[in-house]
Amino acid sequence: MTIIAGPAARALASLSPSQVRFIRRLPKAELHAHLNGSIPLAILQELAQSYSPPSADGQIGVSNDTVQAGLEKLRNGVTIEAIGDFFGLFPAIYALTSTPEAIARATRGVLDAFFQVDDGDEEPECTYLELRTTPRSTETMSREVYLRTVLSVTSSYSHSLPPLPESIAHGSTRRRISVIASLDRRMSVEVMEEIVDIAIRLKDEGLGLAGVDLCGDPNKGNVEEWKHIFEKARIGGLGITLHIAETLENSPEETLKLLSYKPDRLGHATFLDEEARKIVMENQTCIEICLTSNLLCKTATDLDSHHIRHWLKQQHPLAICTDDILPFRNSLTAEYALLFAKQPLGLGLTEDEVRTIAEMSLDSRFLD
Ligand code: 6MZ
Repeated sequence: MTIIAGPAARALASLSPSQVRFIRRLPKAELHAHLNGSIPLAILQELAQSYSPPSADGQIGVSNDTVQAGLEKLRNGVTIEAIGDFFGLFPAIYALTSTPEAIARATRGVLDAFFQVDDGDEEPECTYLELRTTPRSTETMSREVYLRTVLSVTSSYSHSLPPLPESIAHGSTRRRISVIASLDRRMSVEVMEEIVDIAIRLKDEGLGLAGVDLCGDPNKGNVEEWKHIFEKARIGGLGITLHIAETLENSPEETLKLLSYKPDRLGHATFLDEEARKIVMENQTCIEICLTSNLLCKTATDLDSHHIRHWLKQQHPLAICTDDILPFRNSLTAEYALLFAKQPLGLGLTEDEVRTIAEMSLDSRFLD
């Protein structure tokens, strides 16, 4: 059961039952969801019951107290003063998902949140999901085992769902769930290279590995070092999405450098200047918009001044996404409610406008 609160919940509560039904029935793709940020709290609590901090070989584990304090924060609702605070939530979550069994359990929990049909709902949260995750190596698994574990769960879950209708599949695979391997800006170049090599190999095995992402604390890392890594990913047939210009501190030079990697999609793209906007527009690069995430991380002041307004005017390809449903307490339906609800609770878009955005999300997925 997903907890929904905050701006998206208020927008959802303002809609009539038939408007909510309209959103639920819309075929749509969730293209920007981080696995470890999307685990239902109940699943983390379940994993915490069997957690014991690794202590072998002098390795310093995350203590039980730290894990409990992290869960307590997530239970009570997280207040984020600045985006940097947000990344402090993950050590406790990572401690609980550091074995193949735990990451498999967590993945199933995330997929249930997106695909299980609750009482009273006719349709799942989304029609198609690209779930992204950062492969970690731990005491009990390598990065390859991490990715294979996630892919084995997503693949069998996808097969258990009715396939995508041909009208949406556009002649491509009728798979409902794909995986994106995330490269964290805090990683070394060697580790990023290792992950891209693994990702290309797994893609070729046909398990539904569709692309790579650049994520992590936007104020860390050096964009001058990564171009060849994304070039290799592209040549290897992987889709590319990049978190870009997520904060005001990301310089225009950095943004232009990232655009030179020729991404297929962009995450957030909140602080693009005129030059960057022109490039994005010329290339018609889809922007993954995460409204609640931006509001709660305070990278957007309110919906009215949110950069989505600019892109809507240009009829630019967009995908509405949740980012991390665990700390942000949102859902894909509630994010769409932010489009649909009347101002000031939402953007006040019409049914046709919302439908067009949902279609854009499906058109922007990484195809096999
Ligand atoms: C940048 C984010 C993010 O990959 O371990 N992540 N990176 N901006 C965001 N917006 C607020 N939200 C999540 O999922 C968790 C990881 O995703 C990235 C962070 O690096 C976080 O550690 P996975 O499954």
